[in-house]
Amino acid sequence: MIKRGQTGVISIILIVLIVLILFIIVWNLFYNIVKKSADKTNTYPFTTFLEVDSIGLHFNGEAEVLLHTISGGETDVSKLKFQMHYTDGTSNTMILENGNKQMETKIFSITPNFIETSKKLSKVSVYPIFEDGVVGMESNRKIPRDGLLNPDDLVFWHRMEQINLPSTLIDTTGNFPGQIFEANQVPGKNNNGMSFDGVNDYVRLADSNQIIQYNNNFSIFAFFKANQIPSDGPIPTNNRIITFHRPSLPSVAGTAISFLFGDTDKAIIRYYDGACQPKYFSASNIEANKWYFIGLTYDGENYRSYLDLAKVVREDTFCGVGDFDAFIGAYSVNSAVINGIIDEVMVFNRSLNDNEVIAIYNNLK
Ligand SMILES: [Ca+2]
Ligand SMILES: [Ca+2]
Repeated sequence: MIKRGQTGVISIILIVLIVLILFIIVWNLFYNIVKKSADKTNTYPFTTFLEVDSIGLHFNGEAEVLLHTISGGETDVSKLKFQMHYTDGTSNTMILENGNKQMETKIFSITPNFIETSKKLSKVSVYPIFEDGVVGMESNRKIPRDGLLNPDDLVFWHRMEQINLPSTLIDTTGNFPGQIFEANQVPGKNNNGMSFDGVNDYVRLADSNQIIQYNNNFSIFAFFKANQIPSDGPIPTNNRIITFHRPSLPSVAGTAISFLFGDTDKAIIRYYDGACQPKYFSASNIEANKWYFIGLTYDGENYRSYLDLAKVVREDTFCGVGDFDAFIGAYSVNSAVINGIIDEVMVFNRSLNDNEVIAIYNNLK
């Protein structure tokens, strides 16, 4: 009669044997396939790994992927497969040739043609492809929340991320820091934003004509969220998101361009035309406590206004900007201040095209 202890030992031996046999079968199948291809191409699929060091998104939708190899062997990588993953769970792939086939450290630019610019990119995966088509192991990196690159035409970009105490708001371009009055850093549209309580809160910037360098070529963008939407008069002037002032006529500066909200449910872009008369773009669909993207481009002939991606085009002239300070969150000192949150305020010294505006919106939303 077999004792209980002996049964246990036999069971364990049997399990170990089964596992061992399965392992040998799987290993032989797998190893031979990989070994065959490795021998053929003189590469080392088991030891050739890529690492994605960083991913930067350009404002035109392009992605820059910095890669390096972390293997010690020969790395005869002839191509690279890039897989773009989006926040809606979909993905698409593209394959790039790898020039001299050596890897070390390289930057690959993925043009907007290969990125679905109507979607928000969440992650990029990269796979090495060896000489005979064997695809190596995946390496990936999530899109960092601050992974957007400063483009050349950017004049300022107030991301509301960095404050030099006690009160200097840092512009990521380094060009135009702001001076903060009472406003506070809070969670924003993209990381942090700046909260303005409607009483004496604003950010004072440089002269309007230092920031808007070309009166006939500029773009301005911001994200905003209203704490409440007041029922202003027919021409609302409060709740300024950003204001640039026109040339002194003859002594007092007034609005040249301003983004604001009011009049129950309107997001408004004011500008002064070539005769220095006020004009408005007005979109009647905003609600309190909801983020919106607002933007204006001008190329000397046409204005294009954006509220999220709803666009209005109008042919018109421009009065120009003068040397009075520009303001975020106000018209001027303690004047027409905003009750809400502002984030990602950008100025470019040229008129961006639709695709660029859409890419900015998607990269930051
Ligand atoms: Ca921000
Ligand atoms: Ca206050």
